[in-house]
Amino acid sequence: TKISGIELRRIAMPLVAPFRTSFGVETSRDVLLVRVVTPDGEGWAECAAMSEPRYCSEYVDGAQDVLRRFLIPALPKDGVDAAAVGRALEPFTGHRMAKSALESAVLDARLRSTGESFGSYLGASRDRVPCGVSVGIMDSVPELLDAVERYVAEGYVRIKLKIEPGWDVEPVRAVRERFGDALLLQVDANAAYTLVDAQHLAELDEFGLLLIEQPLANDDLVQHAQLARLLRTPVCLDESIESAAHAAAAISLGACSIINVKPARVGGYLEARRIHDVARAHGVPVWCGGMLETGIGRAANIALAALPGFTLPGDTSGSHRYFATDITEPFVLADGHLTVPTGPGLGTEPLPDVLDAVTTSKEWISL
Ligand code: OSB
Ligand code: MG
Repeated sequence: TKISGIELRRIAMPLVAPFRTSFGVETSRDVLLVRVVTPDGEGWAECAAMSEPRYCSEYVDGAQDVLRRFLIPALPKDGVDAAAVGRALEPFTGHRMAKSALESAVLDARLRSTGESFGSYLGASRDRVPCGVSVGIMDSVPELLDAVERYVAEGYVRIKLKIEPGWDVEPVRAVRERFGDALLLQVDANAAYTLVDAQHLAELDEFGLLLIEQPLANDDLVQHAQLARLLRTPVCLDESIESAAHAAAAISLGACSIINVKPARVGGYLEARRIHDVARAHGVPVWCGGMLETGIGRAANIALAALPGFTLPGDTSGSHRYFATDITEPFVLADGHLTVPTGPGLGTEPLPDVLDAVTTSKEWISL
């Protein structure tokens, strides 16, 4: 596929409700979309970088800058496939979310031209995936219970509670008491604790959680291994795993027994699949995380979540959990599941009128 040019488009997507984590509050997503244009058609992707470098070091203005300045100019001139994109970007360190968006847009363009879906290309083994939902930190326990009640009523098969010091044992106990032991329940600390909190975190052991996600700092693999030996709750890593090599290291250290795979965090869907393969070979379950994506990022994540090693429900919620109006046809939960798209490429694309209404800027880069 020869690329004629690439559009970098920014859109403003208000969230239906503020989303609070241990690292900050999100009320609106400022999303960078990448559109690759070729003589045979186009390909779309979404960059997961957030407005501020809190979840990780990337942020959306920085991602646009590195794409424009370094990554897009480094693409092979003669024509590219997705694997070639990864190789061409290899000399640049970090910036995985920016790289992931570029690789995904090229992959979408390529798959659309050959008529194959993301799911088929990646090796999906199911036609629908069970969905969980990530529930933010709230001002009070009653407010949390109301939110969880609504999600359970909508059919979500697993609830993830965001936690931080001062909002952990009490909300988890309240949700367990109200919804019972059968509810699949897990927590995500987004790196808010240190090893000194081990005894406190062990108080969560009695609630039969599926896992505790990223309790300690991003670069604390060894300390996660120490913590894992002190807890009965399985430790899952998110922020710490930026590549298949990190995944292999974390597994062999005993730093985690479950991995949250976010393609954006690890540089793309090809690296995400390699993590799936490494984890599966070690009997380590993986599940698909999320970054409050629009329908563009969501379509690809659902395809990935259909791979055989994704044995736990993901943070792949329906479009309306995030946005009143998505830029694609919305993904709607049916019986707690989302259907894996089967059309060429992502199997969905932005609705032109909606897209134009939310667009805040456009930049065209010729190749
Ligand atoms: O840690 O998994 C996380 C959202 C933004 C940044 C980090 C995280 C999250 C979520 C929500 O938990 C996942 C989603 O529903 O997209
Ligand atoms: Mg997380």
